Amino acid sequence: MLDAATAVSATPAAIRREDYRPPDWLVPEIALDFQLDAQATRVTARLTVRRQGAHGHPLRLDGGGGLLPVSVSIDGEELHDAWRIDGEQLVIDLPGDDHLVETIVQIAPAANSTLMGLYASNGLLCTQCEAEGFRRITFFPDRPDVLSRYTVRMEGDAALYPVLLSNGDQLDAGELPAGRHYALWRDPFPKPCYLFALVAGDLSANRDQFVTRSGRTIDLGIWVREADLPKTRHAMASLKASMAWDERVYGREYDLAVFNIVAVSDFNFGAMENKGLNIFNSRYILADPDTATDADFDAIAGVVAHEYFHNWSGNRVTCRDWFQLSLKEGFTVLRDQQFSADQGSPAVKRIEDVRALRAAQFPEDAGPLAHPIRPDSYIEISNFYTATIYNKGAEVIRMMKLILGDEGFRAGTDLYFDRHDGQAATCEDFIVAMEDASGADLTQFRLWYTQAGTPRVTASLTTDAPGGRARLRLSQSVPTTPGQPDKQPMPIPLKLSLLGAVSGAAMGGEHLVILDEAEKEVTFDGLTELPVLSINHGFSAPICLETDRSPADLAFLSAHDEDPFARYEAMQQLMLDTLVGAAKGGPVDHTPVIDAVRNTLTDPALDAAFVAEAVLLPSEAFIGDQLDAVDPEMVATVREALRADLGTELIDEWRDAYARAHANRYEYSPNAKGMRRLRSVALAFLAAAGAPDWAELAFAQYRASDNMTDRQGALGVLANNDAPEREAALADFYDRYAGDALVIDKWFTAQALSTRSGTVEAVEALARHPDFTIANPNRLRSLVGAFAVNQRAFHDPSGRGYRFVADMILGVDKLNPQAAARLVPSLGRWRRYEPGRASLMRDELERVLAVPGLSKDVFEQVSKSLG
Ligand code: 0A1
Ligand code: ZN
Repeated sequence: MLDAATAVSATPAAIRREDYRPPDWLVPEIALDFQLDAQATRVTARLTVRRQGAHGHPLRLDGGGGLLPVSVSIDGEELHDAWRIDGEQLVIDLPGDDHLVETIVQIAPAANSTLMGLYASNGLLCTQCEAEGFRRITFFPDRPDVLSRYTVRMEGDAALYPVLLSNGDQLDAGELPAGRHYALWRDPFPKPCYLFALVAGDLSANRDQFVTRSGRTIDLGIWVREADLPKTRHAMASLKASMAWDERVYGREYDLAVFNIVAVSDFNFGAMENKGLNIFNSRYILADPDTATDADFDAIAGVVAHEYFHNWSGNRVTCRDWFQLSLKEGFTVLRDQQFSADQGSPAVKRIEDVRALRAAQFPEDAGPLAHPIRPDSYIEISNFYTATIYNKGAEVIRMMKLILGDEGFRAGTDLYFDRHDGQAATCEDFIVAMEDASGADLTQFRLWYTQAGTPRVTASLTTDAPGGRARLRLSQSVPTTPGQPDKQPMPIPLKLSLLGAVSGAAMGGEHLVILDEAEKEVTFDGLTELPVLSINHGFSAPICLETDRSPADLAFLSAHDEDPFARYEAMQQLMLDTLVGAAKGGPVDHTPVIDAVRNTLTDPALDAAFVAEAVLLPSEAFIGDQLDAVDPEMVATVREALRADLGTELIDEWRDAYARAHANRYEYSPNAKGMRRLRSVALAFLAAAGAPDWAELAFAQYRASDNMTDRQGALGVLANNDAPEREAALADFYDRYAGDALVIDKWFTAQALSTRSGTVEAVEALARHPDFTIANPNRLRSLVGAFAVNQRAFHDPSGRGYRFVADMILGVDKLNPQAAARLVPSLGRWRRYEPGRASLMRDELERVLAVPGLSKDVFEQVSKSLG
């Protein structure tokens, strides 16, 4: 239930970065005692508090979710009149500088549907404290710059909760009368309360060990339901690989004797880096070839690494306040991206990361919720766990690395970790460490932290004659974003080369040009051939690039560029120019794309994973992002026309690729993954061509496959089209995996993403399916989250899709405000659509905003989207 303390009564106040003040009171030690019970857990907290600086302010402890004290004692004496409740805070007047404050509260985990604080999931009790969940467990200064040493005692029913875990090391455990037992844990590292965690339940562990480079043996445990143990092998292998990688690449060693991971099925985000006790959404732990796709396996490795890496970038050095969130998240995303790149193909990983950035972050940066990677204000911090903070934050640090060079960057991270170990730091601290270690001046670079919006860069190359000189004219502009009408030029690092138009060789190698003014001209001499511009290698800057390169130049680059990313990008640009031109009603010529795809598809030097990425058309959403007033039906029509032509014109090549990419037996290797990807991409093109046997092929693949990647690939193709095999495959899939929640999520998603007509009605019906529930975030996302990004169905001209999502937002908000708020941005982009749809979308947002008792989370997202 949404309690009164969460719901908005008046317009909620914004919190501003410039208002930061250091804490009045510190809490060097905390001892917690939990009498665990799903209905009524009693929490006793003993806080050693110390006045910081000379002031007469009372101690203010945050509470939340209707928390009320059962008792308050100061220095061992229960007091009835020395404290008061002010809003959600417990305020205590303290005479001296050092005191022991003890509070007792009672909370109800089973009734906590917000999944913040202590809650029940599938018979487990577990916690989620980032960002402000700890205040729902006990009264405490819930801010990341208050660091404490934690001692945690848990007591509970030994049959219901045989396993009792918390942060750090277990000091003691034992039996108690009446079938109860206890455990005592102690974390020697001071930490902010958002990193506190506790888990109690009937769990089994996949145990292993890791020996650090200094020779310490760490006990590792991945805790799941006993039946799920066989699905933890990949996560364990990923954990050990991450531990070794962080030692090798960043010089970071693990610091406790124990590292535990717990998988839970009800979780709002992906996972959480609690010190020594990471808690994961089960979808980022559990995998075997029969139930998880290659993408799932990759995501597990990435998220396990991400949470592990937080032990240094987030835990040992934490954030001073939540405006600094990108300090830990942007940096840690970069680290997990580097790790994953090292595990497989760096080029394909980069393509995937850029695709994700364009799908999630670029639209955010161009819409009503745009914010800098270090925001200036927020109403609800949970709304700021965004693609901008995470993914653009990673891009910004990646650019620093490029500018400083690998050695300079590593010297910078070493200095940052050394200098700020045990502290709550700021983004500015990170930048200063980079400057101090490398000698670079990052003054102008700081604009990347303060200015929102994706910079637009234009590049135009002119040449005098072969053997002469080429002139590259660059310009930049940073678009207006909410609250930021005027922008300054940013330093934009562009890796580029000039390819000989005949030989395809890079003349003069690769250059790094930093575009740091509104306009800049660079000249290149001694060219032996006419040059073709290859620019933004490896996506060296997160920008939108406009060039005047012809379709012939782009086709040439897609066949010859030495930088694999630029090669992919040239093909994407060629496709995009063709599609955008068609969507704007211009003349349609598919030939250059068809020729370029044929070249790529038949180039024996390219590996399958790269080919599969390169031949994919830009998404409908990304095409729409290039247009002024999007008509999703028009976008779908022009895209389908190109897909059909590609399918038909290259039918033999697709059949060939489909046959070539066949493996006899499942194997998890980069090569096998690439083959599977290419196989399903080829199958989709065969369906687009209307090949008479497409459904037969898809159904055969579905039935014969020995792994989820091939099965889901076939199911997706079937789900998008009409054929008797469609219903047969969906029914078979459901029966085969009934009861396996993570796989049933895929069944919902395949239907919610379907491009076939009738999807709105199908999704409305699925929302009434007995397996659907809005209480589980994975299930909610699998149906409603997927539907809200389905450009055709969500944007059905009737407005039915919008109404469905708005109703969901209102329903979910009563249970889980964070999950509800995440559904808002798809409606919030209303200004990007043609007038008819825009007004239907806005009407739904207004309807939501008019409902009394909205959470702060939904209020902030909806009001900003309308503003
Ligand atoms: N720090 C986590 C993300 C996270 C944030 C909030 C959560 O609960 C509301 C949970 C996880 C990460 O970056 O992985
Ligand atoms: Zn993180």
